[in-house]
Amino acid sequence: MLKPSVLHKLKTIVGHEHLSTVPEELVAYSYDATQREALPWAVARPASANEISQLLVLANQERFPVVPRGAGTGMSGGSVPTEGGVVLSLERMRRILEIDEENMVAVVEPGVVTGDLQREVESRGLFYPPDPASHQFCTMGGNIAECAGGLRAVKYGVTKDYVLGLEVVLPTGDVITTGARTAKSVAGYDLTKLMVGSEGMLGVVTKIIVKLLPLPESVRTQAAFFLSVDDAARAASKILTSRILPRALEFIDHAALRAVEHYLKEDLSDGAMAMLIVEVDGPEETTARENSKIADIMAACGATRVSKADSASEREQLWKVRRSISPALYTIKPKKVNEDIVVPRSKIPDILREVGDIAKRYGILIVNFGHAGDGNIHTNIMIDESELQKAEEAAKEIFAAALRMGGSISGEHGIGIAKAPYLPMELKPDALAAMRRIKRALDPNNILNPGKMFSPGD
Ligand code: 2HG
Ligand code: ZN
Repeated sequence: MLKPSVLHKLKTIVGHEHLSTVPEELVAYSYDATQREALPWAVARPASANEISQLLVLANQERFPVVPRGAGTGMSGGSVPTEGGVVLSLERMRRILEIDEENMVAVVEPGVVTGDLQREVESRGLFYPPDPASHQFCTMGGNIAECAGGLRAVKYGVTKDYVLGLEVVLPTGDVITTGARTAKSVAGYDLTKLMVGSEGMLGVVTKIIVKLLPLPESVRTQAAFFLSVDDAARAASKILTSRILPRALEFIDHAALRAVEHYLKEDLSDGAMAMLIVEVDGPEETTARENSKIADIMAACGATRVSKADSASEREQLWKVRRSISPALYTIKPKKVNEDIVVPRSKIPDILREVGDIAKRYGILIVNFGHAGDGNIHTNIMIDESELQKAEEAAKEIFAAALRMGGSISGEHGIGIAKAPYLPMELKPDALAAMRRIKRALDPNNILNPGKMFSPGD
């Protein structure tokens, strides 16, 4: 709990109206998209790096945890204040500070909603490729903290591939800048890369410089339906070895399809067992050729129907289906344990078969969908509260299978609290120890987002 004198100091730093201890507000900042929750002691909504710096200096003096938070759409519990303390919400820092069209760079504050930045730069003929499924709600700061991936990573990479530099308030309150706004810079250690994906544990990002690309001349999207998951998985692998690089290649299994049909009240698939959505971009003539070639590949792999989205609104509709899966799954069961394993792309059919076997063995429903183009599958274990233990055992087997195939336990959601117990399955003790040393060097009092990523005994 915070002493009244500390609360008073916090109010002086961020302004009376931006510091709350009202119970219903604390509840609103207590959870993220993992359905995990823990109440903070207070919520602070600072407006500048300077205020954040003062707040962190105070936290070090008084030893209370500080948990940075974007929009709370995270999927690993990263912004859940498991040890109490002050939630530091970046919601007031939501300005797009600059779009430098000549140098193709944007500078934003962390509270900017990713979709707003995408739209703004696109209106100027530019392109910010990272595209988390939650782009309408998630914020750039959260994307940096978790190194968000999303729908276009297969061709364009993930958040870390676009961040040129940052302004960061370190856990001790020092304000530093990292990187540069140029295409290249190797001046010193790459602290930008260290911060991206550090899950709000090494610093609070207060300014973000991202590189932009020219907006592709044309985009074509198509969907295909299959009678088996295996056919769809084979089609995905064939597309990826056909010397075409789609910008999105998404896989949706039958349970996810049924859930989203029910959620959107639409019949999309005539009872198909799997769906692929494939999108290409580039010059008109290239996308036309590639789109046809992909349609042929999918038909040859047994697609029962291939439908090309001819207009922007048809394209939007397809993506609406895809982006609705995550919330739609709650119509199946009250709880979803969602994972985001990655395997080498060629192993997609194998991992889907193996996850199917695990589901049978545990007598549990596992829904699969996601970024087949990246080998990044969202295995969602759908359960009632009473099945949590079983789900965790199944998850552990899924992680082991992904690792055996040369993959990783998390492609884009991060470790947070949800995957902390499993991190030692992937990282060797000396690598974990090196990470802990970095954390200690930057945050000697363990103020910033404590209790995440590492389990006590690691
Ligand atoms: C997506 O790709 C998100 O839709 C959410 O990463 C995944 O709910 C999930 O498992
Ligand atoms: Zn995803």
